[in-house]
Amino acid sequence: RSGGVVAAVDLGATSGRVMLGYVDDRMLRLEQVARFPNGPVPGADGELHWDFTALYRHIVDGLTEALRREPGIASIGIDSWAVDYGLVHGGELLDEPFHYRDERTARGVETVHAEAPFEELYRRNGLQFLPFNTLYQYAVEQRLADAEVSLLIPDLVAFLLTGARVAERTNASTTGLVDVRTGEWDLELAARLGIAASVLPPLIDPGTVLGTLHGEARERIGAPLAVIAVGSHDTASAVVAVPLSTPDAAYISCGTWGLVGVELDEPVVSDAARAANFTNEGGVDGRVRFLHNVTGLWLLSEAVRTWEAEDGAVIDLPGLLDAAASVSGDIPLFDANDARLSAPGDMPARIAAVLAEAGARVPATREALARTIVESIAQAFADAVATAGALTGRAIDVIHIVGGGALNRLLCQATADRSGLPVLAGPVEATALGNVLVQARAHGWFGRDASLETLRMAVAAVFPPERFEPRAG
Ligand code: LRH
Repeated sequence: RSGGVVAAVDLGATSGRVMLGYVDDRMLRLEQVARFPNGPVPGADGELHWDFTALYRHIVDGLTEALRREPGIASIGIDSWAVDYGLVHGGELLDEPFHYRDERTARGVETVHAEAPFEELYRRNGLQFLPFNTLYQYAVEQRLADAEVSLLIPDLVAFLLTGARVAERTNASTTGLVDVRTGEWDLELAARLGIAASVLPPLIDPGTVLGTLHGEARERIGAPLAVIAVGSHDTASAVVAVPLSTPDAAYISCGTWGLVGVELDEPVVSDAARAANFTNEGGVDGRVRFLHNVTGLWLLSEAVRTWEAEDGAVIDLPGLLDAAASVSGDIPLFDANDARLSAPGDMPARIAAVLAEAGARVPATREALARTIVESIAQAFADAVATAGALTGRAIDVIHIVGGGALNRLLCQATADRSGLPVLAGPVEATALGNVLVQARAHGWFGRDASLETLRMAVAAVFPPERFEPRAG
C-alpha cells in the first residue's frame, strides 16, 4: 500500500482546524473538516487563559465528523502553538492553561535570570529570549507542585485522547529546559529552577505511535484510531512542508507570528547569534530551526479586531489590503517587535503612540495604517533574513513564505522588495501538510526512511509556489 488518509489537528493562536489529508504517490490533498476560533480569554483579574475545554470539545467533534466522512482514517496527528502547557493531576487538567501573552511571565524572567543568566541559558538551551518561554512560566506557576505532570498543548490533547504522557521533542525544545546539544531534558537546570523532574514526561520523536483512542474519546469518535506524534510544534510541522528550492533558501512561516530563518544540521549558539536573538529550535529528523520570531499578522489581526469592535461589523480584509496597496507616498515604519505591541488591546492606538514617539507621521486612515503595518512586518522579515544569512555564512538567494501570510500578496511583494530577494509564496496550509506528511511517512507511504527532501519534493510538485520578484525601489 502506498497511500491513504490521515487526520490532522492543527491549533493556531487565532483558530484551530481538523483536516483530512489524502496521500499517495502522486497526490497530496487536504480537506478541511472543522474550523473553530481560538484566542486569549481574560479571567476575573485580567489574566489571560486559553479556553482549552472548548478547544478539546471542537477537536473531538471535528474528529468525529472526520471519521464519519472518511471511515478509512489511518491515524491522527496533533500540532499547536508552542510553549504553553496544562498541568495534570489524577488524569484531570488542573486549570485552563495560561496564554503566553499573559503578563505574569515578566516576573518569571527576573526569577530565572537571577539563578541562570540569559548568557548561560542560551549556551544550554539555544533559545532566543522570549518572555513566555515555558521555563519563565513555570517560575510563576503556583500549581506546578500540585501536578503529576505538565504537558504541552499538543501532548495534552494526545493525553486526553489516548492516555499517553509524553513530550514530543520539537515542541519540548521551546520550553527552555531541553539541552540544545543532546536533545534531552536539562535536569540540572530544572533542579536549579525548582522544577521537579517528575513533571517533565519522557521525550519522544515525531513518527512515534503514541497509542489509540481510549475511554470517552474512543466512544465519542467511534473507532480505536491511532495517534501518531508529528512535529507537534506548529512551526516544526510548517518547516517540514516548505518546498525549499535551493540549499541557501530562507523560510518564513507566517501566521500570528513570522518565524524567519533557515534549517541547519547543527545549532549555532555563538555570541553573535545570542545578541541577534536567534533561536535553535528542534526540527523533525533532528534538524535545527535556526530562526527569529517576528511579530507577524498579530499586528494586523488585532487592529482589525479593534476596528470591528468600533464598527460592530465584520471588516473585509482582502478589500482593506487592496486599498492599502494603493496608498502612495512615504510609508512610515515602526519596529514590529516593539514589546508594547505584544499584549492584546487597541492596536491602532498603540501603533500610533509608537510612531508618534519616534517622531514619525501617524497614518490618518485605516488603509494607510494597514499599509504601515504590512510594510513594517516586511522590513522586519527582510532584516531577519539578512541576519540569518550573516550568522550562518550563507548567501541567501530566495525566501519561501508559507502559512496564512502567503495569501497576503502585499506582504509577499513588500518582503521581496525590501530584501531584494525573490519570494516564493505557499503552501498556505504548510503546517497541516507537515503534520500529514510525517504521519504518512510513519505509515511507510513514502518509504519509512524518506528524507525531508523527499517529502518537500512532494509538496513542491502538488503546490507549486507563486513567485514575487523584487522591484527596484
Ligand atoms: C507559532 C508559534 C511560534 C512560537 C509561538 C508561541 O504559532 O508556535 O513558533 O514562538 O507560537
